[in-house]
Amino acid sequence: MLSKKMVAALNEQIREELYSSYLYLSMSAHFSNIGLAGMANWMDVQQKEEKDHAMKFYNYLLSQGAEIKLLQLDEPPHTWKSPLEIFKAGLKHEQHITKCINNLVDIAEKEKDRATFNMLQWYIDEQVEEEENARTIIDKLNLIKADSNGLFMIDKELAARVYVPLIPAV
Ligand code: OFO
Repeated sequence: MLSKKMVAALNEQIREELYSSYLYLSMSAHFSNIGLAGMANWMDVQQKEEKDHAMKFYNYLLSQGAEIKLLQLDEPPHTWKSPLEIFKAGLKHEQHITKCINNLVDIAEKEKDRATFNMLQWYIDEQVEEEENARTIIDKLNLIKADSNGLFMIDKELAARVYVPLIPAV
């Protein structure tokens, strides 16, 4: 049985993951509006993955007989100055999520909650990938600077990202 503290922290993480989805959906809409359909696609795949991250926590809580409490979401930003600024904001957000996951691991360790500790390992690996993905795109955007041909090439590349639903592992 999960502790009250752990249940509250996992419910809070569902909110974090759903906010991530909200944020990336807002970024996707912005990219669509400025004519960068590939980047809009990349962000749309990202926002779908974030919902899966939330559902993985949700399913875990249900499997433990714990109460789900859906919390209020903040309004995400709607406009940004440039694609580079958007991906930098994405990386900053992922670094925040990594801290949240590490905090959950700390609680699980303190409470000797092996089941939650094991479940969280997936998220630890996922965060390494999430930060790396954002960093790779930032590096490319930094390389091309204001070159619009380069921007369209990156946009084309990001159009290829495909959403693969996460099979609930719980
Ligand atoms: Fe972006 O990894 Fe979940 O939040």
